[in-house]
Amino acid sequence: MKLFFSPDQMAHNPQKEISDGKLVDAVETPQRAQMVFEALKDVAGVTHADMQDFGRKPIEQVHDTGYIDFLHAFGDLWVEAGREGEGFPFVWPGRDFRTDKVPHHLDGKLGHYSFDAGTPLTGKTYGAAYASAQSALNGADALLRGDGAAFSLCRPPGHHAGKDYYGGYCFFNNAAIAAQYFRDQGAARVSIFDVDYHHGNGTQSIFYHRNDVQFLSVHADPLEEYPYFLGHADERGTGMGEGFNFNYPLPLGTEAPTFLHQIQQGLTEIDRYDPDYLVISLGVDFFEGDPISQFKLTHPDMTKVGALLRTNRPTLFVMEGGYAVGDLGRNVAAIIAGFLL
Ligand code: Q9C
Ligand code: ZN
Repeated sequence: MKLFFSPDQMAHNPQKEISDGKLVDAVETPQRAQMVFEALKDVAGVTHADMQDFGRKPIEQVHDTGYIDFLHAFGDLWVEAGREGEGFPFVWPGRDFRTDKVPHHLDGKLGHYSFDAGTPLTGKTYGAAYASAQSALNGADALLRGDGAAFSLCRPPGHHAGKDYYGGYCFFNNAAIAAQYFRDQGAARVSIFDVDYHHGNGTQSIFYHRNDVQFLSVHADPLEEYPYFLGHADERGTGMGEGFNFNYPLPLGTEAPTFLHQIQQGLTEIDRYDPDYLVISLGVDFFEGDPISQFKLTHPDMTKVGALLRTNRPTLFVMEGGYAVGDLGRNVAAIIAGFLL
């Protein structure tokens, strides 16, 4: 199994994030990727592979060009505005505000292109997010060339990012970019199974009106947990996409048996859909020791998660969340070891 990761992904190195009304130490750090990379290299059957640059085009197949340009220009705009440190939005369009005009002012742009104040944006973010998307594309390319599975160590993560907004530590939606790339290279159907603790709101939104990419997500109930405004079981897709979106919200405190059962349910739907490729948006923030999450899966449970995700379909793992830095490496390694068994 090839492992894709570029050191350029480390450049986004936020110091602080807004949480509980304070600036606190950022949890989505480059060290996360370092830990996962070191642990995965030691898993039998995993090899670090060289990366190609697929350019900006495949990112533009998912994201709005104005949004991409904004992330690219942000560092200069921030300095020109005489600001220091990391950028945070503080104003968003309320329910009946206009979103058809992009404000000229930086604070207006920040609100226009984001949905939370918990995601630090810096002059180094674009390069790292671009490299993270390239890791996803290299993984997709490996499967298109015949590999049965690949691991794209994407970081910064992607599943909260929509077509034209960032949030939840996510800027480019790596899983969506990979899925779209499969489609653009001739695949008829792709499934994305999101098994991060949080709902993959960005990925859901990108494909909500489409029947060529099926989206499924197991996550904490949005009535109780971030991202709060999407991820309910009655969100089934719209128009042509109706019946191609599946949410499995679970209560806080969920333990392995319930979690594994819902994954099994998702896999049954995937079988029914019969995709050419399966993308797993993998976050390990369902771990009991995660500092910002409230599911109760143990380290030994990780092997079971990996084993369950073993199907007869070409499978691309795309890294999402997981913030228990000390356990992150061994948890991801256990999932992949279980998958490769
Ligand atoms: N007080 C991913 O797992 N903020 N994103 C938490 C805690 C948002 C997580 C604030 C968590 C987003 C990719
Ligand atoms: Zn998460």
